[in-house]
Amino acid sequence: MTAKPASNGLTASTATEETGTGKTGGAARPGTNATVASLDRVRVDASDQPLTTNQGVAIGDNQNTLKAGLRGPSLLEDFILREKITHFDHERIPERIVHARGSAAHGYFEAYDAMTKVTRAAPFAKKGKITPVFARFSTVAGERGSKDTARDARGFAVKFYTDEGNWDLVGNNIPVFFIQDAMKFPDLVHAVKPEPHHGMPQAASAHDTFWDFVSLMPESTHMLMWVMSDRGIPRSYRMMQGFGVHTFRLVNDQGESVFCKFHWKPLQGTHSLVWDEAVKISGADPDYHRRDLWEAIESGEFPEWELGLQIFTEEQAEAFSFDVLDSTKIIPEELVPLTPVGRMVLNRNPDNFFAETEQVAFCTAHVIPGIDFSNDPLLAGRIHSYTDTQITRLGGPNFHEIPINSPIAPVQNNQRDGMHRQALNRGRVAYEPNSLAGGCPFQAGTAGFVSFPDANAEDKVRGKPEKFAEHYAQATLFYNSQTDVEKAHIAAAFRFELSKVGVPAIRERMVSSLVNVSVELATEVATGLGIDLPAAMPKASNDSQPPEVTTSPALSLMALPGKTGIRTRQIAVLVEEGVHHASLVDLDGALIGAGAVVHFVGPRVGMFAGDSGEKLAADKSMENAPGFLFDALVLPDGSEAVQALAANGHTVEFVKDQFRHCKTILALGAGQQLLEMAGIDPTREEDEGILRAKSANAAKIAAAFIKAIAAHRHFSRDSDPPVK
Ligand code: HDE
Repeated sequence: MTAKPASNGLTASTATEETGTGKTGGAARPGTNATVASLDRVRVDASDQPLTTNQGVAIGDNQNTLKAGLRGPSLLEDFILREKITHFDHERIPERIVHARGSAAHGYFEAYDAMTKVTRAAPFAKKGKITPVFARFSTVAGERGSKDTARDARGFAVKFYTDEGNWDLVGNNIPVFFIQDAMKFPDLVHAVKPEPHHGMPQAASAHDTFWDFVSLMPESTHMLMWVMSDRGIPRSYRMMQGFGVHTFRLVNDQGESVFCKFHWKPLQGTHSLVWDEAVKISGADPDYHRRDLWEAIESGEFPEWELGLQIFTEEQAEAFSFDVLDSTKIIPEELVPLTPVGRMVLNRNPDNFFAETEQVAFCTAHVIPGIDFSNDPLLAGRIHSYTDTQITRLGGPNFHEIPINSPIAPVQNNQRDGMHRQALNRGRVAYEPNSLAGGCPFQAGTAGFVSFPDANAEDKVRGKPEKFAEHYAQATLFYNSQTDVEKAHIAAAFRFELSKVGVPAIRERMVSSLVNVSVELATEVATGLGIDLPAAMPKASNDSQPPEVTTSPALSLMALPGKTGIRTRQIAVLVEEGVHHASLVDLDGALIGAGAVVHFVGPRVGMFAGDSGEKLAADKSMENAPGFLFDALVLPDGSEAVQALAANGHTVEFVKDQFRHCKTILALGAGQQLLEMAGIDPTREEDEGILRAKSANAAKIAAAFIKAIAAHRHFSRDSDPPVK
């Protein structure tokens, strides 16, 4: 089914948008981007248009098959039916083997300053330069339809449509990886995916094969610490960091090179769910992160990240106690601080999930002049893998022509033909050198991509450099840099995951590995599993260089509280017939003023009469939107309403979940009874996340309520197991 493409200028819904110049570095402004404009040529809008076949023939009847008589057989000649069904039969493409589940958005990158001293890469060419981007966030292990809130690493992939070609920074929300060498990637993925005999469990690492593999691969311990921390269950894609993971090279105009690591820091702060909440959300709203990103952008709350670089020289790298080519290691910010170089803003949702989010093809091989690879052996495997996988997933070698993948920089070369080729290359020359086309397209020489001439004169060998054999120092560094609450959550996550492992020897082996990280952590996990603390697993290396730092505050999630207050936070206000209306109006105004999203949640959706007769519309019900989906809760005043709420079983669950998940609760007037009904001690004075006020004071308490919500959680009430 097609309508006239937008490029005809007839029906484009976007035709009136401000669309930039079609080139980066030009007049594109915040709120616009050149890629979005370049996609106009393929946008389709069927408003006021007749239904047609794929050949543009208008269809008279879209309800009935062509038959020989009303009760007779269907006819083979019905090309309209056959075209429709045939297309439908082929609607699905293979999902990504990893990172199948994801969500994406358009936006732009803006350089703070020229970085020409260290790189000639186009996005950093001058202060204020704007480069369009498309960013996709994802879980790793789950299939395309799996839940968003699984414990997992998250993909953080950004395609920069620069005026010197596309650059893909394909990272994760965790700065290290499980393995050091690409050779082990298929093993890792086979171990974490559902077990092959029965296809379980979906989107979960809590099973035997995963823990069997990682407990035999001590190099994965550092990343395990990160995934078992609350970083494995982010509150939102908008509230997580991103990392390029590998060491890359930056190369300037003179051909000089430095090493670099890429870091994205969210302006929204780094925030996470708690495990019980993540489990419950996965049932009530498996699209939790997709919805969050979509709604924030639709409402004009554009998420933003700052890009920081850790820039260091080869000489510095040689002196470190770890190898910078080892992707299981970070470079502590104490050794190489971050240089902020720009910001990314995501300001437009895709028009079509399949065409954009599903068909986007990120490839680590997509680099531009000024950005080059290091010899990290994990990166080397990736440079091959991403292009290769798209050939199956997107049906051939022309995936770069799919609109979301095509660069805004012009493409001209002698590659030809193949499945789904769209370019109409003119002329008879498809080779180089040639004289028949005047030698065009010609080699760009040093104006084009020139690989950094990295000197290499060693024997061909399968093996690893010595420093790769040290597996635990940075896992310990990570653990020691966490707050007590974070440490407790890490121990609980190991306990949970290993408790799902059926083979006791695997549990024990993993705990013996944890002894090398921290005896405190290993003891905690062993106790949780009801086993004795095993002896430490023998280490691959016992004479490693001592680490330069033993704690690094930047490794705690609490290090980045964010600058956006309670903007986009979801607040539930319970309502019933007879609810105290005036206080809710006061509070609602203050919360909306602070950028929060307020939902009136009733025993059902629809209208409720307040105490003074004014109507109030509940947009959610306690059935369709349980308490754990919200960041904060208001329990209203009004004795009739409170009585009705008290009689509803959902209310206690609502309040208990808010309490258990350490969120902010404000109880107004008679609403305070609901706190007590849920077993919350009315004398909990020390808890800044439980606020009480007379309804006459609703407006006055709003500021304290907002401050408490902005704190995200009140972990002083964190308890494991939960209080009754
Ligand atoms: Fe990937 N990875 N990966 N990966 N990866 C894929 O490419 C691969 C690794 C990452 O939103 C695949 O198009 C190998 C590290 C992200 O579309 C595949 C190795 C990091 C995404 C692939 C790694 C990542 C992928 C599957 C080890 C963090 C999703 C579909 C040598 C720095 C991108 C696809 C998107 C996707 C291979 C390791 C991040 C098969 C072989 C380390 C964010 O090509």
